[in-house]
Amino acid sequence: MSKRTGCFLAALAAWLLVADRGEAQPAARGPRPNIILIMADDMGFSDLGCYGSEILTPNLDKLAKGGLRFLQFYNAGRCCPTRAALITGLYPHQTGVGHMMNDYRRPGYRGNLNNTCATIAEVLKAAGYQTMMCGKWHLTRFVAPEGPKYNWPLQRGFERFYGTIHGGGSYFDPVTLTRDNHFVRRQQMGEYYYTDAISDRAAEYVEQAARSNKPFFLYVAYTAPHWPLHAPTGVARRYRAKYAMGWDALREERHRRMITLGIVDRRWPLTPRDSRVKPWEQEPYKQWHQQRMEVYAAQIDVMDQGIGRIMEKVRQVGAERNTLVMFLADNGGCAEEIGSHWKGLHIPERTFAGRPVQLGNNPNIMPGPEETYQSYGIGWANASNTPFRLYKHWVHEGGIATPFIAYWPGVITEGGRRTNQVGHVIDVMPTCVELAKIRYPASLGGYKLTPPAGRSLVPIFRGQTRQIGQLFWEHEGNRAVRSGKWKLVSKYPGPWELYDMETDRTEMNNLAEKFPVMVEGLSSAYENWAKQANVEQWRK
Ligand SMILES: [Ca+2]
Repeated sequence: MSKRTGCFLAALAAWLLVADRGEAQPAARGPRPNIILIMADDMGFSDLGCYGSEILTPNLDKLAKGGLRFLQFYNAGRCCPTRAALITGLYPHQTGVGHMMNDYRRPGYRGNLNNTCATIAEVLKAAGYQTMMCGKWHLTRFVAPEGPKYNWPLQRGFERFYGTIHGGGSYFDPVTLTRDNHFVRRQQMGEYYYTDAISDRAAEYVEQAARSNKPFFLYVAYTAPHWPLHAPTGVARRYRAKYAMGWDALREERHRRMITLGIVDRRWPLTPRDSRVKPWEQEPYKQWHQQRMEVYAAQIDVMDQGIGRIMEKVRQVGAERNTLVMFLADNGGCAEEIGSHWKGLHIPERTFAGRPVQLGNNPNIMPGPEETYQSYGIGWANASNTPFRLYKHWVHEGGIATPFIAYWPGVITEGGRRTNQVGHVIDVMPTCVELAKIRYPASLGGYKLTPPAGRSLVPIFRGQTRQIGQLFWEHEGNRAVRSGKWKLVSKYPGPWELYDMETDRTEMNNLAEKFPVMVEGLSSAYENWAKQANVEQWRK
């Protein structure tokens, strides 16, 4: 054996030894940034000011103005699958969370994170980061106060947690509200609003973390603007009569602004109004509909104000230059219409003070207060997702396209930039791993880990071009593949559709019949991915 080969083998052996110790090891020294990952819940592509909205989001707009906006960033189409993919860097089914919180007793569908994935918090904590989370977890089916808690945030790498283990629910009295490892109830009968509680706790965590010289990872998972339509009256009042023009005019207005801002290409036509929705002028309950959208806007407004407070704290502690902030939504606007027959853990029968809750979208009851439990419905969700079609649950652009803002003054120095490079929530883990200057661990707690499926976004932050392979989606039988400019997509149980995303991102001109070979190639790539990613044929 030559000396050179010997050195190489020794280095390889040393690397394997380190890589298999179950801990992410620093591969190089040097300053490492703090990372704040902020996610909204059920928010459409056009719902932020900096993406064409009339909703007041000055704080997020400021991050966009000083940072970078992605125009083609994707989530996984629904709460649990996106959260699983975001926090692990794997496709949802690879983590056991291919659907929601039900256990279908199939590896991809356990409703519970498995042992062959690691969370960003687990990986960064092992690398010397402080790790904190505020907000919605939604990654385990065990949501009772006594657990089991092995998949609660503190057992999955977070040192501090304030939020809800379960998904959506009342903003005035959240179900499964937890501090660290124990259920808490909102303490007193005074003012409480979940979005504000998340923001204030996140700002506190920043303040506490700044006392240490270790960098921090903070994950802020708002439930806003997911239903129910709950907002402080004062904020909703800011939007009074703002939606008197109705959903048709709102869609056109947003579309125009998105073209002016360079968010969408003027070649892509605005999709037609959802066929289930009446033209606005024929809608009999205009007052009620307006208030639905006013409250929805207020929910985003309050979240934006909270992000402003978190950023103010980051500035106060002098950490702004060396903190990467990323903002996104977990899925597109949600068209679910809440019926009075709905039942579920997240739906309270009474308010915190004991008054009955009126459940369901009823045009005779104005939404907003704690006594109501409504959603903004199809017409407004259609407007949220301007100019795309379909919604949360589906993997057409309306379901999976999200705003994504990256703000990092120390590195992203040319503010206000937009990028057309394609990104996906699975890219966030590799991004964090690169920034923490570590290698992704080969195993954790004695379990061999599935290697991350995404690629680091850092080159894009630095203004470089990044090569990526194909991206895949499956949710409730809805399937998609993105490969370069091509997207193959189907709405369960329908056939494949093929779109050229450069000329037709609103998915209006199906080219499947024109390019059968492309359909064949991409669908076989999908089948291969499905097989190795625990995806199974969807059955209701
Ligand atoms: Ca969601």
